Amino acid sequence: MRHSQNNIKTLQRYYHDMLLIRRFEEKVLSFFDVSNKNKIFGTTHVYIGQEAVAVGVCSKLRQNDFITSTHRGHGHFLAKGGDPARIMAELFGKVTGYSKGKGGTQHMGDLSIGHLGSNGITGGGLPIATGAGFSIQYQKQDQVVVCFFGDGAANEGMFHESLNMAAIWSLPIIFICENNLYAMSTPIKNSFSVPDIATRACAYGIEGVIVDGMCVLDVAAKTEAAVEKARGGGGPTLLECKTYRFLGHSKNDLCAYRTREEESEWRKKDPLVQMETCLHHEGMSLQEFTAISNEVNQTIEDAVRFADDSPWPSSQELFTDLYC
Ligand SMILES: Cc1ncc(C[n+]2csc(CCOP(=O)(O)OP(=O)(O)O)c2C)c(N)n1
Ligand SMILES: [Mg+2]
Repeated sequence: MRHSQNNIKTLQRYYHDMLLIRRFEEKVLSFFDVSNKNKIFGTTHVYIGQEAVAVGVCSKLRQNDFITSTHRGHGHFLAKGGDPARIMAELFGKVTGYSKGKGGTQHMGDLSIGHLGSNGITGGGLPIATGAGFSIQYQKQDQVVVCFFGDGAANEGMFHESLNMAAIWSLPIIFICENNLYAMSTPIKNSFSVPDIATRACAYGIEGVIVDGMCVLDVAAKTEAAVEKARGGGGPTLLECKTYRFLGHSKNDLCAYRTREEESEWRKKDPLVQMETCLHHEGMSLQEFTAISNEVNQTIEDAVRFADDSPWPSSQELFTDLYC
């Protein structure tokens, strides 16, 4: 069955947003290369392969709804409406970046679009999201909070404390566990006694839902239901999105702990390829594909130029905005 014209626009938006994340991060990776002038230093954790989760989830949020993010956060930020130029500038260490160039890849946010911050502490977003959920309820607002975290974070104490508190107080939170099968090099089969993380929800008396994290439509549909429930006072939901990071944990990881066969099996489920196939089936023309691709490339080119042209922080800024 064909989607209506209105729905095709939605599908094209999903495709655009996922392609933006993919190409943005490919560009970011290229800047670690000496031949590309080493514009970015240190390391980074890219989201490539998991784009359908951030895009599907954030498509169901309002601008003033909150998210908390992780060390793998560029995709969450872009999907929530973050400015690619200011994210790139932050990665370059420039003063126009979201944290004035002092936070880097794992430490940025933007309250004006409800982004409460990415976080280098595994599971660190869980209690922050719980606190935000409580503040919404206390102030009788109708926002919701989305808390992104990984399978590894689901084995932190903060996961259990946060889900319990959110459940007993019926807080408006959607817990999005991005189960990409690994926490650094540790496979889930070595760290979970249950096959599905979603089943842990029943320990707190809340609903746990398994989601195909490689399919943006499944992510969007299941998020929409959870958001509606939370906004209507029905309390939290745990969504477990089964997904896969196509690249290593961080930039220099050679993935010796997994097989190339496993990787190619998951590559067959590439969320972007799935959406391309869907849009072809809907009759989208080659020109329309090219237009989206060009628009994305232009956005990234503009972001890089902005970051390149921006100044470094001044030495007077060395000790401002520091909390340690
Ligand atoms: C409290 C804490 N423990 C350990 C680490 C080191 N660490 C960084 S990322 C990571 C794995 C996180 O795995 P997961 O939650 O599955 O997220 P993914 O990297 O797969 O997206 C670990 C252990 C950390 N940053 N913080
Ligand atoms: Mg993981």
